[in-house]
Amino acid sequence: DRERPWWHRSTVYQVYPRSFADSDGDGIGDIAGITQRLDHLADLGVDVIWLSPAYRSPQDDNGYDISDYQDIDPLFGDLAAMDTLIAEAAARDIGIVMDLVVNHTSDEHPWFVESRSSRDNPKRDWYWWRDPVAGYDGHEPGEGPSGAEPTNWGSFFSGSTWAWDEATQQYYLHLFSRKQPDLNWENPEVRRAVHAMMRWWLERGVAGFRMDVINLISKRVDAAGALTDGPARPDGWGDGSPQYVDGPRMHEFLAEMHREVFDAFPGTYLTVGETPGVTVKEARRYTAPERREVDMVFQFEHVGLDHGPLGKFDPKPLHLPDLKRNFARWQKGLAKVGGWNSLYWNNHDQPRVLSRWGDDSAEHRVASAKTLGTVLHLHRGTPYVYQGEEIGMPNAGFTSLDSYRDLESLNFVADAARMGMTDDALIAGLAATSRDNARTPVAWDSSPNAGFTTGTPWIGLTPGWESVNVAAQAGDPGSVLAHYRRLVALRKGRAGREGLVADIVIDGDFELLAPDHERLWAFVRTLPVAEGDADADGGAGEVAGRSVLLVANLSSQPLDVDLAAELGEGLAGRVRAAFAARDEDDATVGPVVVASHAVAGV
Ligand code: ISL
Repeated sequence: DRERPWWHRSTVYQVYPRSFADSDGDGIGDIAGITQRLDHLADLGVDVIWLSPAYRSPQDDNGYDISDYQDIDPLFGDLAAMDTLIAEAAARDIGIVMDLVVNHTSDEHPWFVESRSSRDNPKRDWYWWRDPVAGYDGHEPGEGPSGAEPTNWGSFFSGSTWAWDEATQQYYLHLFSRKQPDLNWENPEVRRAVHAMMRWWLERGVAGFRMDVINLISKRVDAAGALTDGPARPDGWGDGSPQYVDGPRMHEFLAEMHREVFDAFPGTYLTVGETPGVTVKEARRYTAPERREVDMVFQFEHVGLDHGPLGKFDPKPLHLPDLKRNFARWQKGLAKVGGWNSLYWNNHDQPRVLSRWGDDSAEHRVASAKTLGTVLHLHRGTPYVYQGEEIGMPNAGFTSLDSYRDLESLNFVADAARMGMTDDALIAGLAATSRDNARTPVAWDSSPNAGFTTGTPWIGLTPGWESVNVAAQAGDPGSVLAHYRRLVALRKGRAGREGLVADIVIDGDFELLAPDHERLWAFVRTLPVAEGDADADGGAGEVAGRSVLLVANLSSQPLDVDLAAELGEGLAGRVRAAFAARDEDDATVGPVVVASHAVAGV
């Protein structure tokens, strides 16, 4: 397999444990539930599970607030259940990638409990403690800035990033909720403790780490050692991100982690840096292989393209050319240095793409899910499938406030009024973009509670589960599930035509076609050939026989395209030939898939 890292052939499947499968009837998914459902993932063909946090946690942010990194929360099981999951997954050639949440801990983690116990505790400096600017006046962050906070920064989850500690009369920093205090990575003891914990998990047999908001761990301090204010945000707080996104010591910290953790073990582990706000330029530095920082970034530019003036809860329609160009820019930008990207539409923080940018109506749901999947998987990078995506689950779209569970959504409710949002706009915003849209139980079958639990699920089910579920699609070659199987298989081919397709999909150069078209998404992936080796050139830099052409209609209406004008005569001829050769029964062209709306042919 040439010099290729194993994960270039992989598709990652994300499991959000609380909502995947419940084995004990308490209404909350658990580790044993995942083990019981592993054959579904093996059938899909994925070889990596990214497991969202299942560690011991007060569950303020559904486990992204960890109080013991080396234990499993009783809600989800115990370490023995985790060992069983690792072993059973390995038996199916599936590796488990852990979610590494080390920008912050829970405020109930013993490190923080010690740190807050007194100003001279040895762990005081493990977190960011600061004096008030003026005397603290009893002001709660929900009331807006008091002026006493060390900076004006607003948190990701509403309110100030600073919480007041009455006992020691200082503020501590929390970029996320007040139960998620930020660790101070400047302190080498913190870094050593994190490295030791990571090695402990590698010894247990995990396949790597997805590193939560890892590019926020290095904070920028001024010459006097102070954190500084940022420009105003619509909610009245300051935007501190220039002070903590891709901070000054980021690359040093990641290179050190690589040396201290991964170099200590034989084999190659998958490292994914979740990097909100990262630029292409920084992402090149994170992922250029010779720098040995992380294998790939997981970035957010494309999923921010429909955020409106008041942010994510105030969405605006997507302009397709913006999305296509955004993908193209990342494709070219990272390829230049051999860097690598994660390809995703969905995760536990995003609304479901089928409802967001696709068409979840009964008429178009299947075609739309297949089209979106095809477009994504034919880009260069490692594709991610978020649980339920493989069956075309839509948004939950709850229209009543008491259906929501996520703290980000609940905290926003108070902000909305202050920003002058009407109740109708608030409910519409939540229904369209709340993180809870993707956090409802996976629909396994049409039995009560979709086969997810025998108890009462912790959050409502996504409407339509009676027909949109795994059992209904098993064995149906026309299903979204069958289509996703083919997409995952695309990267696995080793010989002949299938091997060629895999090589093209993994390594091919990327060229966006018809960039301004508002409904058509078309691109060509071409394997670079040695000088003098090129035979036919079909235009747009593609070489016949060594390229994959994708042509997709991203709208819900039939699309009439002047192919020659949009793609050039050479490629237009290939599209016509592909349609002519299309077998309506199994809907394939050559080894590659034709969704009703998307064509991909060699
Ligand atoms: O969810 C978001 C916006 O709706 C993002 O800003 C998100 O907070 C950001 O991508 C970081 O996400 C990660 O860290 C958070 C956690 O709440 C998310 O679930 C996790 O994916 C804090 O640990």
